[in-house]
Amino acid sequence: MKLLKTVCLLFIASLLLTSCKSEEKKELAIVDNANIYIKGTMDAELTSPPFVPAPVGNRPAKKLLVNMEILEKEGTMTDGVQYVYWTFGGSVPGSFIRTRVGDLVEFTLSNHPDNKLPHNIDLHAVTGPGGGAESSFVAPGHKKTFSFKTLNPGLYVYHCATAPVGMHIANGMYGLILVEPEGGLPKVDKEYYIMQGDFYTKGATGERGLQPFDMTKAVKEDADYVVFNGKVGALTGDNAITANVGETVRLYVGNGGPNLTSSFHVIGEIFDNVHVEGGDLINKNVQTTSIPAGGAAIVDFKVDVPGTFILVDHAIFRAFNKGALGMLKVTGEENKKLYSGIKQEGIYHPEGSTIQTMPEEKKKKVVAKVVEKTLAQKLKDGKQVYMKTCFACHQAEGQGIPNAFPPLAKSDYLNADVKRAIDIVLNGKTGEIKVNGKKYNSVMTRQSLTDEEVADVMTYVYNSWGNNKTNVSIKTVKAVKSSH
Ligand code: HEC
Ligand SMILES: [Cu+2]
Repeated sequence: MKLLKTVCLLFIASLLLTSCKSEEKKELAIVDNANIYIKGTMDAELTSPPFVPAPVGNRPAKKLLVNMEILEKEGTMTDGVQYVYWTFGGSVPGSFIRTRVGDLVEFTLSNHPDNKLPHNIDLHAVTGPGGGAESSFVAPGHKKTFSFKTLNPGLYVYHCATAPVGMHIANGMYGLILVEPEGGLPKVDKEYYIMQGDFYTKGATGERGLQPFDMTKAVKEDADYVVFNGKVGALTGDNAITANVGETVRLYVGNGGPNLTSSFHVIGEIFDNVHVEGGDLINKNVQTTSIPAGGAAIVDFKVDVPGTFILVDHAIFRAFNKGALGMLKVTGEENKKLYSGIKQEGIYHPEGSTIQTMPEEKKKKVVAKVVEKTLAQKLKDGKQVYMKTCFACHQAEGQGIPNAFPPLAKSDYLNADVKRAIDIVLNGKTGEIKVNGKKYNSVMTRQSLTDEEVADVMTYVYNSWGNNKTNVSIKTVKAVKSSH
């Protein structure tokens, strides 16, 4: 009897031990994602918002080919307001990429020949320098390929990281890449792709016409539009996302910024689960989740009653005055036990009429006195302007970047004509030019500088890097300005 007991105990102990051991092994295997075996090659399915590609399910890790095309194109910000968007795949946010952990992603970035500017991509899902930015810098009419292994599951932002970075992001160059865990995320009934972004235009919010990007407002973080999916009304009315009563809905929510943090909230719903910051941590029963610029979150919830549920940035003036408002329309049977109120649809009119602006007093024009500074002072101030404004493209020593930004150092084009150079800084420049024998056909945006700053920076440029030492006066700048 005693013997039997001992044998029995020993047997149980050994069972426990072996099961412990195999558990340990399994965990080790999962942790080392760098060694996940690749089986076969497939083309990635890419989707434009608000849609996402099919779930990975339990497919093995593969070599995943992603082909993304950069397109610069005019679009509608809101009724009557046009904007030139720079896009990954033709949409804002860019195409949704869906991978699984252990995939070897072979990424080809093509810059359409009609585009004006060089671009690149920094994917936050990449472990490697610049998130791929250094390996993907591509001039119009070219393409580049690099590859990376997805080591960490989660929802990640990607964005352009070409100088001036803020401007490329502000023009819509961001999107999401999902890295699903082994076996995929739990199944849900509906999945959607939403990304917030803030936009800065020369004209005031709602001012009609083709609106150029405004660098000064962007630096001040004074957004004219804060929107989901690139425009006012991308997710309202006929564009609303939909679900049926009883279904589970998962939203992949990103924030491209460039500046503002989103206080993401769905009016009349509670998130059952939030993958905080797009990672593994799951928070339950959440009303509003904070999504930083350059960050993301996965939220899911079950829809129990019919109605129109409003998606907002709960920094609420953004929702009702700047466009950060979307709709989820849920159809199906009422459930008076859960909610018995008077249902009303279409209370919010996000197109146009919710852009509420206060009457504005006309600003008085102040006529400033013109004071010329000493050359030394101009060089000092001019260098500051240069390092703040021009440096990102023309580089620290004025050497430029081949095929992208022309040199200012020993530039024959610059030295040949002072007024033409001033005009470029005042009004920007597009179209083909030849600098030191090399052709450039790109865009220099209009720089919003005061006449004094233009005089300073041009004097600095002309007195640096072997140029012809012209001293540019405020008077000359004013003369060039008024000749228009
Ligand atoms: C966003 C990038 C960018 C910024 C910022 C920028 N430039 Fe340019 N610049 C360009 C590009 C691109 C061209 C060529 C335009 C073309 O192809 O028509 C250019 C052309 C020029 C030229 C004429 C060509 C040459 O090399 O002589 C001058 C002069 C110039 N820029 C000066 C400036 C100064 C001064 C500043 C700062 C106040 C500045 N740029 C800021 C991109 C930029
Ligand atoms: Cu770009």
